[in-house]
Amino acid sequence: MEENKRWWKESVVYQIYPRSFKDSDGDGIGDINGIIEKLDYLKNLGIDVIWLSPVYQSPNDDNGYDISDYQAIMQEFGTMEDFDRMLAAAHERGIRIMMDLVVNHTSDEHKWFMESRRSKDNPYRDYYIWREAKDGKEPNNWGSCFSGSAWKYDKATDMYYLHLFSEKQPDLNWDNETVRKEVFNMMAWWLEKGVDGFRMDVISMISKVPGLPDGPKEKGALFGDFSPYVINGPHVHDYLKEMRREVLSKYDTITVGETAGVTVQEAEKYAADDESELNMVFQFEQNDLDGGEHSKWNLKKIYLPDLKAVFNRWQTYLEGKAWNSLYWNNHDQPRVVSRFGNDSSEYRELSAKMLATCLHMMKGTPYIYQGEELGMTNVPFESIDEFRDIESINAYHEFTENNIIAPDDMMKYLRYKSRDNARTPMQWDEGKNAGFTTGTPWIKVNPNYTRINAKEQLGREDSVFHYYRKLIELRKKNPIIVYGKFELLLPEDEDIFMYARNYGDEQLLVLCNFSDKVRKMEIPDEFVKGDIWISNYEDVTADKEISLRAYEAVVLHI
Ligand code: TEU
Repeated sequence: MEENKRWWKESVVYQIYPRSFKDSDGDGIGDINGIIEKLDYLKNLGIDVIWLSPVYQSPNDDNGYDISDYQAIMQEFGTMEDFDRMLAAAHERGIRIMMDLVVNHTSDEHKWFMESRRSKDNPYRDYYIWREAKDGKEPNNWGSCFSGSAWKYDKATDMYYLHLFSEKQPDLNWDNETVRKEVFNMMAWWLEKGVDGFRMDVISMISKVPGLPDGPKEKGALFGDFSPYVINGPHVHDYLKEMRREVLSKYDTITVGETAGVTVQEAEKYAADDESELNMVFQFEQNDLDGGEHSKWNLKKIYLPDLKAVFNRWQTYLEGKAWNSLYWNNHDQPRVVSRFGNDSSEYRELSAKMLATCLHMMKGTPYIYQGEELGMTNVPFESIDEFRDIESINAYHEFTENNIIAPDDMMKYLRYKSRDNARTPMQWDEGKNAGFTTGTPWIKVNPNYTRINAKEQLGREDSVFHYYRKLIELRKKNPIIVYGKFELLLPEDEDIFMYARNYGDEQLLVLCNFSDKVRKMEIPDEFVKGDIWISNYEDVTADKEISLRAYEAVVLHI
């Protein structure tokens, strides 16, 4: 059966992390008027949708992922009038806006929580997850994602509340129907305003297993793992179906769930082609490949056959049943060119383009994270004081103070994996602070901005920026890129990622060299003398015997 054709399947999404995108008023923090200034830049790149990381009122314990008012704009970012102007200006350019929906938790400064913590019989009490102490201690052994216990003692009522993230991010109780109604009403309010959809923060964690049992604890670990009792919990699909019925079905939206711990089988439910829940999900398997004993804190390099196996599983399992999202980067991940590519001056641009080719020729909706289109790199952080991210700072203290990881090693791990690598200011030009702000930036600017910046790349036809622009243009013109079937070739090869796409009587062959070695290889006969749609090298010929140079990428069409 032919799958449904939808605009959100044919779109390319660009993620803006507003705090670091463009500051218009010199306070060192990016803002909404800064985004308006750069809409033409995004139009030029060719993207269709902006995913806007949270712009709501927030005490910023977790940079806006701790929301104290869902219907107000964060002061540093501007006003609701600014927001409305931005929405209109984006729509005028044919760009849609997808909001970040953070409803697994609120801020502890949200009025619901301030009421909830007052007394056991407060009308808002049951909006959150409160438990009595167990044997004089926390109600269970769960650790929080940001270090420490997932429970915080609250003196006023002598009970604990659950926070899977920071203690300023109490988890909402989704089993309470009133909470669900509040969330759905708030979503409808934004949709009525004209926003075009939602990226749903940790939506796979909203339904917890009743009884909240202790989680498995690894040897030497300080806390138990909540995952088995939180991820893809018992009612998550019921709640999302209810959300679809009550709100989403009434609007034409794009929705993507951030679903840590999702498997392909679960994704088939979250992102089914019948559109009963969400349009697509972000899977984490590709990013978990270089995890280890101390979660993500290490210097491991991925093994290419493992990465290919992950993509192959997602591309083939969901075929015709559910829709994929495609991403390398976001505000939680280090820069892909420094992680899966090579950020040396010799290979940075080549490998950034190769990674872009590899992802953008697959089936699914591609997401570009701000600066990825310039090949922005990880940051040479020198001391722990330069970090701003709560996850990084807490992990540093937890691991070093408990003598689990030596401080020097932990600094190396942070430099490689910290979320702050993605959060330094967007590099607009070679001027002061990379053209991001006239004031003092809230987080340091990557010193390589004098070489790596948008102005330089816009003016150079062979830049990473223009390469991304061409990839987007190809996708727009050719349905095979959107709808063609994926087939992995050479699954065991340790350097080459090679796959085909099939659509009607058309075919594509995508060849990507993930190494700095020259690799001689043969291509399938039918592709010999095929059209070269794009490559990151000049002088490419589609011969039977092909030598793929360092980080070379080629797309052939027949
Ligand atoms: O991230 C959820 C999530 O799974 C992260 O904890 C992720 O595993 C981690 O950042 C990788 O190291 C979402 C948001 O994207 C993140 O920015 C928020 O901090 C978090 O939820 C809480 O809202």
